[in-house]
Amino acid sequence: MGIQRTFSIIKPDATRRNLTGKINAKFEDAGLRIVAQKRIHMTLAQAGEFYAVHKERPFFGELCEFMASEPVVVQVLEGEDAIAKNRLVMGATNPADAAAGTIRAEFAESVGENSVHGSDAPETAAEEIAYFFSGLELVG
Ligand code: 3AN
Repeated sequence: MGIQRTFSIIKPDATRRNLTGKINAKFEDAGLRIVAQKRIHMTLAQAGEFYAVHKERPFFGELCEFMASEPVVVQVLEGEDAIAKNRLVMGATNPADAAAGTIRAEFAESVGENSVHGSDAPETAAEEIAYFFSGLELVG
């Protein structure tokens, strides 16, 4: 697969509980390198644009309000097969289904407030990274 970059968000439920360091340790222990990172507070409009793919889903409004409710940490993770590796480290969307040791099994509060976002494919990773970061901010 080779070295890839993926986009990650540490969500408001996790920043609120001071879990940024514990979550970053999970990424680093799995061999993912944090090559860009910043703490931001998204507006409702930015959250809506980021999650536009979900705009027909019943939980869209709730999801955007949650993502804009408190600060998040946006990041770029780099490593071998980083997109799939990050999804494994994150665990299933619903923490009740997430494998032991994954971020969502250990930290997520619910299917909506599930501590992390991670890109699901190379195209979305590239789009999501470009939405939040300029090339100058990516330091491999
Ligand atoms: P994932 O984040 O695992 O890729 P998606 O893409 O299906 O999951 O969903 C995007 C986000 O929407 C999830 N991370 C979660 O915050 C929220 N979400 C997904 N399903 C639900 C649901 N049934 N109820 C509330 N929020 C949901």
